[in-house]
Order: sequence, then structure tokens, then C-alpha cells
Amino acid sequence: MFNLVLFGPPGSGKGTQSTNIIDKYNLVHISTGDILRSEVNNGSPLGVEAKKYMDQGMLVPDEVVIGMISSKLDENPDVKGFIFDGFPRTVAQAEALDNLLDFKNNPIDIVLSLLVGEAELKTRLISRGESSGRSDDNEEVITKRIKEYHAKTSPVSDYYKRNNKLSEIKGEGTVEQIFALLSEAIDAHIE
Ligand code: B4P
Repeated sequence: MFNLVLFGPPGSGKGTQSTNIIDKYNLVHISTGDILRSEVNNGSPLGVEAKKYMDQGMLVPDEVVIGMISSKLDENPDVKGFIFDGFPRTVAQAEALDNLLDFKNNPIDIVLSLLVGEAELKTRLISRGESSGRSDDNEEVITKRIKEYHAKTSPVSDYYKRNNKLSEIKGEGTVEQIFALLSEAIDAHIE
């Protein structure tokens, strides 16, 4: 089994690059952002609760997200591996994920961290907001999401650095160039 975390600030290209990685390496994609948006669209109790946080650029509470991940792992018992996209976003989530995977004897193999400057992040997210209509892609909410990232999510990269799992990847350039760098890091790890 091969388990990969794709890490980075909002708009760093996690969702974009995950699509390429799952195709090439045949991994199951778990995106907490996608799962939460689908719950919001379905109007489920979880979605109604999550929307309050997402619309303000805040992280959804850990216990909600950890419960979602635990169910997804149980739904996919015999797979080649997972790509975790947008999860973990807090150190508590990272510890919970380690516990869930240790229990299954399939730890995280590699964490790929996309490095993108703040001006580029804002440009990308504002442009995505114009085409997608996502309620969290306007300037005010984007600023809050980036602040939330620095306060709560960026310590996750230190957590994985301490565990010797972190590889930093330049996340600016064309989608193809960045995918080539990600593939190189994955291939080096698999070989
Ligand atoms: P996510 O859905 O995870 O979204 P994201 O961080 O905004 O985007 P991503 O990094 O995937 O960027 P993308 O590829 O789309 O989170 C949304 C919200 O859900 C969070 O704010 C939070 O409230 C909640 N949430 C999710 N997970 C959570 C968790 N674990 N705990 C608590 N709350 C959680 O790229 C962005 C744009 O850039 C796209 O338009 C793309 O086309 C463009 N782009 C990508 N690569 C590019 C490149 N190389 N050059 C130019 N443009 C590029």
C-alpha cells in the first residue's frame, strides 16, 4: 500500500494535481474539501454545520473531518493506496490520521508540500471564484483562509518534517511542470 498526503495552502493546486496523481498511480482520492462541498450541496446536517465555517474561511472542526476520513478508509479496504488532499489541516488531524493508519498497519509514506507565494495564491483563488461561483473564493474570505492556514495548518508541515516524511515541491509554474516534479518525488520514493 502507498499512502500520500498532498499538502499546501489554499489554492496551491492540491485538487488540480491530485487528479493527475490518481490517474498515474492508481490511488484512491480523499479530498475533505470535495466531501464537505458535496455534504453542503446535499443539505445534510453535516453540510449545514460545515457551511457556517467554510463560508467564513474557517476550518471545519477536527472531530467532524476526522470522522469523515475514518468512514472513507473503512469504505475502501482493498486498495493500492490513498492520496489525502486537503487533509490533515491541523496537527490534531495529522495525529488522528497516524492513529487510524497505524491501526491498519499502513502508515503515511510521503508528504508532498506545494510551495506557492501568497500573491499567486490570491490571484488563482480570485480567478477560480469568478468561474466556479464557490462561496469561499472572494477576496475577504480568501484572506481569512490564508490567515487560518498560517495559524493552524502550516504547523502540520513541521510535524511531518520531524517524522522525515516531508518533501517540498515548487508549486509555481505550469500544471505539467509541477506534476513532473511531484512524479519525480513519488518515483524516487517508490523505487
Ligand atoms: P479545499 O477544497 O481543500 O480547497 P483549496 O485549499 O482552496 O484548494 P486547492 O489547493 O485544492 O487548490 P486547487 O487545485 O483547486 O478546501 C476548502 C475549504 O474546506 C477550507 O477552506 C475549509 O473550510 C474546508 N476544509 C477542507 N478540508 C478541511 C480539513 N481537513 N479540516 C477542516 N476544514 C477543511 O487550485 C486553485 C486554483 O488554482 C484553481 O482554479 C486551479 O485551476 C488553479 N491552479 C492550480 N494549479 C495552477 C498552476 N500551476 N498555475 C496556475 N493556476 C493553477
